[in-house]
Formats: sequence, structure tokens, C-alpha cells
Amino acid sequence: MAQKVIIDTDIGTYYDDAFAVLLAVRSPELELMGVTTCYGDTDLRAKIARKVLDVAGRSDVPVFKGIGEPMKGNALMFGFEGQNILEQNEQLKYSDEHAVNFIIRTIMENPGEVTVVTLGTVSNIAAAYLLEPKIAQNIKELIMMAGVVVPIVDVKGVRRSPVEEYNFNNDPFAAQIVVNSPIPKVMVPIDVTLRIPLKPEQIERIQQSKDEVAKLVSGIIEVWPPQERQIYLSVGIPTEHTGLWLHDPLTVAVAHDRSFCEFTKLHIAAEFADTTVERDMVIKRDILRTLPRKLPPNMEVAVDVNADRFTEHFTNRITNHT
Ligand SMILES: [Ca+2]
Repeated sequence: MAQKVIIDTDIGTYYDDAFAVLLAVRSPELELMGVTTCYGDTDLRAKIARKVLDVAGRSDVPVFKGIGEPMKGNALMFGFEGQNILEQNEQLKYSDEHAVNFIIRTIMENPGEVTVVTLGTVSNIAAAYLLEPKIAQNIKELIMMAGVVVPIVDVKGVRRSPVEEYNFNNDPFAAQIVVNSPIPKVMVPIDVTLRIPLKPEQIERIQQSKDEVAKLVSGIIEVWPPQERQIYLSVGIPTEHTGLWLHDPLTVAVAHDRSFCEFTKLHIAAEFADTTVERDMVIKRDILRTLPRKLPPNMEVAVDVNADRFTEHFTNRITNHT
């Protein structure tokens, strides 16, 4: 039987959420029950998700708008926000039900069966847990693309991954609620997902495919690299490290096949720790870190990935090539 899954996403901030939703609809191992949106303009995100699902021939999968504002502070916005996905003045209708309500209702109606995959902030799942703590006993598991466990430093000593991870830090108090909750958790951190860029040959196969889903992915690939370069420049990461990383698709895939990654059980604390921000040479005290502790494990954490196997799996599914 296919694994029931809800995808909670900040689709539009980055290219790979759309890739992840498309991989999910191309995975017969998954039953996509709904897509919920988080972070910033969640109405726009719901429209992008609706469009992506419609193009993929999955108008039957409902989309729900969720929480855009973090519990404290403001949402930072950047990204391509639907370029080459949405057309001007397009009318796109999604569900009237709130994302948080949908998440609670779906978990409680299907006890032990629903996996929630978060690909952005964990604002919606934190709110769902506060409103109905019993979701912790009724969810199958929560799989989060979030956190950094072992920051990557390359042979030249240049740090290739941030120590502050974007999804948790865009709503850090929600992240603390979720990490400290009894919800069964799996974390796929960015130091693992930065090991899986699409290879040039795989990008070419997607771009040459006549498949509708592959064409949509190609359209996104067309607009993304120049923007990614801008983002890297703005945060002080060397631009030679830009790539088409598959952060969110990998997180979706482990919902049905854990063997794409190597997992270990760890205790991960979500704490505001003094952090040196190298580009500014300042110490910041408001960065949420995900720090391993010598305590009883509170989650499963991906520590490695079979990059060749996963990038091939993604390319084959997107081009409908089995
Ligand atoms: Ca995302």
C-alpha cells in the first residue's frame, strides 16, 4: 500500500520544492494527500503548488494555505516566486480549509498512517501540535528538511554549508517547539543535501525530454542559476559552489525509501548558540543551531546519501523513464 504523505512547503523561495512535489506525484510508492504552504506569501505559494500539480495532471491533490509569519520577527523573502511556472493574472483556486486544520484532521482520521514532510519552516506543524497535541501519537512520522549537523568544509578550507540553516531559522521558535515535542522525527540536514547536485548530463536528459513534468522542471532550471548566484553573493558563499541541489526531493523520497540515505539516531538540541558569522566577522546570538548532544536520541538524522543512486532516481522519475 502506498505511503500516505502530506507535503508542507515554502514552494517558490527556491527551485527545489517544485521538484519535490513533482517527484512525489511521480512516485507510485506515495499517496500525496495534500500540499500545504508555509513561510511568507503563503497565498502565492498555494497558487504555485496548485499550478505545479495541475501541470502534472494531479488536479485531484488538494492545496491548503498555511502560516506565513514566524512566531517572532519577520519573514525574509527571496527567491524566484513562480517564474516560469505562473502566468500573468492566472486564476488558480485552492482549498478554503486552513493548512493547520487539514494537517490535524488528516492525521487524526488516519491514525499511524500519515507521514508529514516539511520542506520549509515548521510553522504549520508546530501550530498543529499546539492545537492538537494528540497528533504526536497519531502521526506516522515527521520528516524535515532542516538543520545542519556537520558543516561541510572543502579541501581549501572554504566552508560550503552554512551553520545556520534557513528552514529552522525562518521560524526558530516553531522549530524549538517541534524538536522538543514527542512527535517521531526524522531530519535531513543541509550538510547531507548539499552532496546531491544534479549532474550536467542529468540536467541535459531532463531538458531534452518531451515529458510535461520534465518540461516544467526545465523551465525552472532556465531561470534559476543566475538567481542562485545572486543569493550566494548576498550571503558570502563562493559562487563556484552553486549547483542544482536536490534538498527537498531527497527529503520526500526518504518517506518511502530510507535506503537513499544512511541514518543514525541522535539527540539534536535546537538552541540559540553564539555563532561566528564568518562573512561579517561578528558573533550573532540569535541563530538557532541544531547541535548533537550526548543524551538519549530524540530523532533519526541523515548523515550520508547515496548521491549517484538518488540523482539517477530523480532524473528517471522526472523524465518518466523507468
Ligand atoms: Ca523548501
